[in-house]
Amino acid sequence: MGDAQARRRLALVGNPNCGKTTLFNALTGLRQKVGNYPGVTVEKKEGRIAVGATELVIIDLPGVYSLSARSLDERITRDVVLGRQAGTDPPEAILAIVDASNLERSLYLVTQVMELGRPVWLALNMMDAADAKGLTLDLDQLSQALGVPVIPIVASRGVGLEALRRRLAEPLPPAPTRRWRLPQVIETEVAALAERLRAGRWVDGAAAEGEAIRLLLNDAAEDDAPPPPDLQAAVEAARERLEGMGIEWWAAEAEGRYDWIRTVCQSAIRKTEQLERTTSDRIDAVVTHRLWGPLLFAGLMLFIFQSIFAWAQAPMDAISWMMDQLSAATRQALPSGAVSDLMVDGVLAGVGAVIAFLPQILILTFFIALLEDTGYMARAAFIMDRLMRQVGLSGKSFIPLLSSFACAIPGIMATRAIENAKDRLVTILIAPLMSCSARLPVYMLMIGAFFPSDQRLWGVFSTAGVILFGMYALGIIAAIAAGWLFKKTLMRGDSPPLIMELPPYRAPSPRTVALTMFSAAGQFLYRAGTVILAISMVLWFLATHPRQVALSRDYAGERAAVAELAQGSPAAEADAAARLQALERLEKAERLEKSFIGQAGKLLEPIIAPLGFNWKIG
Ligand SMILES: Nc1nc2c(ncn2[C@@H]2O[C@H](COP(=O)(O)OP(=O)(O)OP(=O)(O)O)[C@@H](O)[C@H]2O)c(=O)[nH]1
Ligand SMILES: [Mg+2]
Repeated sequence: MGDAQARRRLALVGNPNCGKTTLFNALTGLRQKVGNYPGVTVEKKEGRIAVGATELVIIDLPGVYSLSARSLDERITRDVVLGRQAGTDPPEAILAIVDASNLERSLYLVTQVMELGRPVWLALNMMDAADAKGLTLDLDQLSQALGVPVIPIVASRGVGLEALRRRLAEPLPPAPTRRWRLPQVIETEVAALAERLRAGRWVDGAAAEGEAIRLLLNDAAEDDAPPPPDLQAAVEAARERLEGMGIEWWAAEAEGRYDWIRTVCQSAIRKTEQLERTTSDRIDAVVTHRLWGPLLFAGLMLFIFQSIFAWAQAPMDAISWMMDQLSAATRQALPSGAVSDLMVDGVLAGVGAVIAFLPQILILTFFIALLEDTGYMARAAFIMDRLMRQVGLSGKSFIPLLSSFACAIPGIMATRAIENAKDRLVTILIAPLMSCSARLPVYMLMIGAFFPSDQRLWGVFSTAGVILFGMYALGIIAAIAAGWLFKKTLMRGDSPPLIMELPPYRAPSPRTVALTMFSAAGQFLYRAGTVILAISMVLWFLATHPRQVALSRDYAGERAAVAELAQGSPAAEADAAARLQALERLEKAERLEKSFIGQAGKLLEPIIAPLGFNWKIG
């Protein structure tokens, strides 16, 4: 990108779950996480595209309902948009995005964004959902009423993106002006405060009015930095004057905005038919039912862990077959000796052990992605809210916990959507107790060692699947118990009630599901590929060295003798083959026993013997 290019920074701002990240990914070709529940994006992310001679820098942000932010992720959005974030240039313009099927509610934030003194475009996303709802939108009318360009899109299917891209590179539209009014006495106070802000150079000219409204009519979040004392004093004085006149200043902003929004919507939306109960509502009557909800949830989890066993076997066998072929080929290609042993028994065996677990991880993350992208995740939070509340946490803590099944790191990131600082910390502390997918192989090995794979429980469930479910359930229970302990001791305090939008159910997008699966698999391979490979090579070395050890028997000699004896008679040959194998096993066992690792195991034996283990486990 040359210097001659114009660069333009745009922030993507919209309500949670309105499709910001879907649009961001579609525009920039990046692969940020998308999911059908509020609070998926918790961090800002920049992407670039070139449109003609203009380079657009687009910033994806966490969703917010308004610019008066409460939780950490919301604060990121507010600070970026208001240009308060250190080290980040404020965006020159805002690409506001709304769910067109929920226009009235979505416009609240848009009206706030329109007061930032910066150009605004409005992308009307989910036009397909608006159609399905029977809404007809008059786009010209909407654009005129709002005073900003309006572009209809369906981000998930790429509809309208070309037009959007073009519009974004055109000369900037003028910054919109505020079109709704507060009661006159409040307007007077706002104007005075705005003047003060401009004079003190707190904010630049056009944004002062919006900032004055925020300062005057919003209670600051508790753990936000308060404004400078003299400003704070001016705000308090103004509020007192209003209260003296019997004005409820705290309700004025919402009333003023919504009154205006309602008239805008009335002029621009035509409803062709009134739909009573939507399909989502009907599904939710069962899914969030007091009794059926939790049962369904437990059943779903059980099914998922059953499937991991049922479906992973075939691909795992295929992988191990391929690894065998590869090992054999390697042995052929390399002269026998230490290098060949290292390659086959160390490297290839290690790699094989790692990728053998890929099918299971892909299956697990496939289901988690389905839960996330259909919209079930928000219901799971709702269902678990009752249980979580018993231990003093809110259902919101459950989404990060369930996401931690795939990997604890994004799970911990997801806690940013929790408003309450104590709850957030507790959730972060307990998230690692949830079993992340990289722990799956360990469970599988243990289950494989202790339970026969074909055993069934009550005829239907495979025992192994039930045990695995139990392991994960144990993780949840341990996490919740630890959470309870924290909330009882170090981090007392009530959790705010769970207020969370239940998004409509949506057909999961194959792209999103694939993305979730492959990024988890990638994480696993990366970690396993480095750590496990290194460990398995070290283990191989320790298990096979020292090479020159005094063995109790002359295995090579005995084998030769057996082979010689068996010459000629087929019956004797079969017998000899068995004895040869037995000899080899014995030799391997003795070499292992005398290797470094065997020695170490022997050293540990006295310690672990009381547990019923012998030196081999150590
Ligand atoms: N029907 C329909 N669904 C869409 C459209 N755009 C996005 N979605 C779906 O809406 C859901 C939310 O998408 P995201 O892109 O994660 O929403 P977001 O605004 O980034 O959400 P947060 O990061 O939580 O604020 C996903 O299930 C998308 O597949 C659209 O135009 N039509
Ligand atoms: Mg997002």
